[in-house]
Amino acid sequence: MQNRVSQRETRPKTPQAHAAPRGGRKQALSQVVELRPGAVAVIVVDNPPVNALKHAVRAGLLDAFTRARDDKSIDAIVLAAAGRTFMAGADITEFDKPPQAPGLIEVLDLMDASKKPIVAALHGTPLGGGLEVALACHYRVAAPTTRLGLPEIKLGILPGAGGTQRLPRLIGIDKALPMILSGDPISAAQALDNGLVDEIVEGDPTQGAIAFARRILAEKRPLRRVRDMEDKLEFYRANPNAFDEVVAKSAKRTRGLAAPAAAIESVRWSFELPMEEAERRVRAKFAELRDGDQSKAQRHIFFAEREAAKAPNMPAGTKPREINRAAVIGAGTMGGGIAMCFANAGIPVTIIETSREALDRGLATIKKNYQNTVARGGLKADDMERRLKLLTGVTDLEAARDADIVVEAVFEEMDLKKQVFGKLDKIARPDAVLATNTSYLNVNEIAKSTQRSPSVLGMHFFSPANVMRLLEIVRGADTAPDVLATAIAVGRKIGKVPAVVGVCHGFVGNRMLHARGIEAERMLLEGALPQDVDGALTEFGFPMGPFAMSDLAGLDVGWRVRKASGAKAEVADALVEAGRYGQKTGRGFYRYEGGSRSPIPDPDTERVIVEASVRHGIKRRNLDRKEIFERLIFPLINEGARILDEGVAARPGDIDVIWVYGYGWPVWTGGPMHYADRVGLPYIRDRLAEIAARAGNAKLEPAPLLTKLAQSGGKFSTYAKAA
Ligand code: T1G
Repeated sequence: MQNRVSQRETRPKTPQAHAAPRGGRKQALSQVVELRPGAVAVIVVDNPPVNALKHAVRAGLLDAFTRARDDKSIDAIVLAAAGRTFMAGADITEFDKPPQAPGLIEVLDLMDASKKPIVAALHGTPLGGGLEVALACHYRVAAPTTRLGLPEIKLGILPGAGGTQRLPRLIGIDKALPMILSGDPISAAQALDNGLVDEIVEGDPTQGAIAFARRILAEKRPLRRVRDMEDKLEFYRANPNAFDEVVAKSAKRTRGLAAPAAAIESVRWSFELPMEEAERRVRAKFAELRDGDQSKAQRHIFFAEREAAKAPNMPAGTKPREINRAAVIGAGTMGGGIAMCFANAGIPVTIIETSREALDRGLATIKKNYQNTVARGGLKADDMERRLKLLTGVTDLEAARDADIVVEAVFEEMDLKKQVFGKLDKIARPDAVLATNTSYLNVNEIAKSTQRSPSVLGMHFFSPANVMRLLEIVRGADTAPDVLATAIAVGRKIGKVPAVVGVCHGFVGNRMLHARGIEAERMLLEGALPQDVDGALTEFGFPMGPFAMSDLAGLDVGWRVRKASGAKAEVADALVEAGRYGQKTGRGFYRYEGGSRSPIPDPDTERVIVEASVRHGIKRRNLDRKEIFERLIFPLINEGARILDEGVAARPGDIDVIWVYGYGWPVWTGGPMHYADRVGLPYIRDRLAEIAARAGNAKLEPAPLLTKLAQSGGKFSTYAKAA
């Protein structure tokens, strides 16, 4: 039988009682029909790029399984997928449209009712609904590189097609719940170990599954219907408290999130209720989550993340350059972290410093970082060794000659950066990509210190560079398309979320952060305390507020910059001058005790703040949470509107991605621009006008784009579409 369930071909072909012809596409799909004594039909889903279970695929599957059931010449069925992966889940783009029958449940019910064994041939990333389909098969075989998971939680929903019921039955609640709550996939080896897959097959997984099917037919093995497996649940029926213990062990931070609680509840139903009843309730919960604001925001970020890596105005067919070797200039905190990113991705990297001492210090820090990860169990010792072998340290800039990409991470000083690029221009290969990790400076000016500005761009990493996912890729005025494409491809390869931005002071993220910082400081003078300001943001879902963040980064850094430029920050300057540099001195805006990173409100800081208010003749008053929150967030959104208007960010979603991945914006509110649309632009405009008037600060006036959209009933999201 040959069934291709695809978007091009929604009606599978008529079953045929002979082997597929050799050669061409048909052979590549391996649609083999076994003849008696064990006829094995193969159903192949083919819906590129990830075989999402869109309507046509579900309809095709229903049709294919019905015909396999009715065809007396077929004794067993293999379900496989063409292309790079077994089904990676439901089609997320369908969530905002009215549901179209058949639903996935209908397909799974039909599979459950099958009297012929169904074997899943897994490869790539069977995720979400894809894994749920595999769970409705009687057996599962997988290629060694397969990664299996239920990532729904990351989209603010829960597994809606039986995953919360079948996975606990197959592998036990203690193994299933952590997978459902983390959303992280497991390897084929782990899946074999916990019973999620029955066999790992080398070579073509479809062929492996056919061989497996023939074997179970020959052995007359019984059907293993996952929904009938009750033995792993009995323990929890007898000991319901044991479930709470598993929950306590598996639940991560779920503050403010609706999906984890719903997922826990759903898994509880697996042993408390008959499966039909549990499934009915799970479906209701699923629909509620899918239609809620949190999941909408998380889906927005899912697509915005993929969109942000696509630079506008890229000539069709632009190919990234090949990157086999990298160099990083500077072995400080940033340089070291960036070098680790390359080594982690298997790319050999040379770290270049001016002095042996600075180099050794940098290399020692890298080693220590890796050792800490090994000690925490996050990395195997031999993987650490492999990565360390990819890192070479030198004190001669000439070494940049071998690199396909050079990332400069020296001090944030224009003259120094220009000097480095001037030298690099003479050393680096003609086809090398030259990137600066500047976080504020003008990339065009840096590019002009070379004779090859088309090869220059910004790659702005966030600290700690080996951990933070965001990578702002700064496109200079002259940056060549293939240079940009290379930076994006490298970014993805080293596990970052690239967002392409234009040149301006501070680019997208830091420019908006600055807008937030100004009001944060002003509110201290007016009557708020650091814990009030930070509290307004942590309550919203940020991991920390601006003052805890300053303490972490070190107050002396900003102080030095302000001294050089003649700028002032009343409270922060006074704290630095009193020796309070932040966490590194145990005191900053907060106090820190016994090496802990938890901020403790400090009456000494309060005294410094009150004195500053007095100096400015400000009568302190009580600021409520709502005012604090709006004065922090609305100026930041306003700056985002300017950034959009100027074209520094191409789409509002790019800004959202930058804030979620670089600044801890809570993903379930979708980033600043998505959130602004939800709050309503007229309200934000009015509040900003009030804030600007009160502060006497024209910069806080509603930006022209915000005003225009508010007046016309528009939204940032629709503005992007019209542009
Ligand atoms: N639906 C629609 N489009 C999808 C999609 C999906 N599930 N997954 C990927 N795409 C698009 C993506 O937007 C991009 O489009 C292209 O495919 C390639 O993706 C019933 C409720 C599979 C690991 O959450 O994690 O099942 O930008 O660039 O790096 O309970 O995509 O090219 O136009 O990411 O190789 C659960 C989501 C759904 C998996 C591949 N499943 N996908 O990564 O490629 S909910 C997921 C991924 C569910 C059931 C429920 C990754 C990937 P474009 P890509 P990649």
